Amino acid sequence: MRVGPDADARCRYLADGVALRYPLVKNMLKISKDIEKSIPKADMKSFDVAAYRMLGIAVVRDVLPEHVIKEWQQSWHSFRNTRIPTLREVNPFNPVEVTEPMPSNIAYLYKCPEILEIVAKIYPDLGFFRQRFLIKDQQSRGPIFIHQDCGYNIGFLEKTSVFVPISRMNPDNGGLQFFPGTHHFGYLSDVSEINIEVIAPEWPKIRPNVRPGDIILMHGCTWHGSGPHVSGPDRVVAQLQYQPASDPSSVELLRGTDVDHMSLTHITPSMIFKRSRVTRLTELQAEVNRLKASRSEAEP
Ligand SMILES: O=C(O)CCC(=O)C(=O)O
Repeated sequence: MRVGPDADARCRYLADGVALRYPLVKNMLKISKDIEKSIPKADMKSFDVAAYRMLGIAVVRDVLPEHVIKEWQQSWHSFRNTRIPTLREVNPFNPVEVTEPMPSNIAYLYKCPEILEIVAKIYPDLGFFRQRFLIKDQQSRGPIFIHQDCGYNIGFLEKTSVFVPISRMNPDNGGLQFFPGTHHFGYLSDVSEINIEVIAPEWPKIRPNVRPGDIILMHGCTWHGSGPHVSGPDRVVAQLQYQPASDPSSVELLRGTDVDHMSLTHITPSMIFKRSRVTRLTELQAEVNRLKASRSEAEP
């Protein structure tokens, strides 16, 4: 390992248990030359597993036949018009995530053979983690900050999301954006908004312009987010998450064989942790609410 001022600082951090204040320096983390050279390979006609592993992001064109995508679009529109014709239940922590239960005709997109054929090239023994819909509609036009998904997941870090656009997606309608190669930094020890200054302004950003039928693959540690929806149709994307079948959080074996591994699927983090950041934040919020309520009662 390289030893230098940063390594010294980390040793001091570990020794004292006190967070050091690093100066905010732009462009502190540099992209490697090999990754930078590979970026044009991210946009592909047939899936190149080596380029995907190198970049942590791949856009594969024309994967889904037109009749399949038409069927999914119809199912989505009928779900949207019948189940949530007016306002949907918006999760304030992630306004783009659809929380309403999905009908079976769109709840199993992750079983699509054309997609499985591609993901099985990464994980021959293929496990399923989860599926959800991420939308930019009139209730969620804002940007989503840069983050990595791995800190929100359970099980191992080796996961791949497949984003399936149901509408067209581009920078104008709040399309996803990705920082290629950032998955090589691994898990960053916390969740939420990444200070993008640490790689800005030189680190290349991929903002794909995709049509229904194309798919995007992203590693679970890749830094990503999205800009605001400023024009165009509502952005509708399904996120299908896959992983090696041996991951204890796999809920279904989709390809290959499984080993007799231990499973996490019947348990939630709230059952595992006696005390955690989440429970402490919940307690602190309850305390804030209590103090606010007692202050407003005391006010004349
Ligand atoms: O849908 C988006 O714009 C980004 C959502 C996202 O990355 C997430 O929910 O983890």
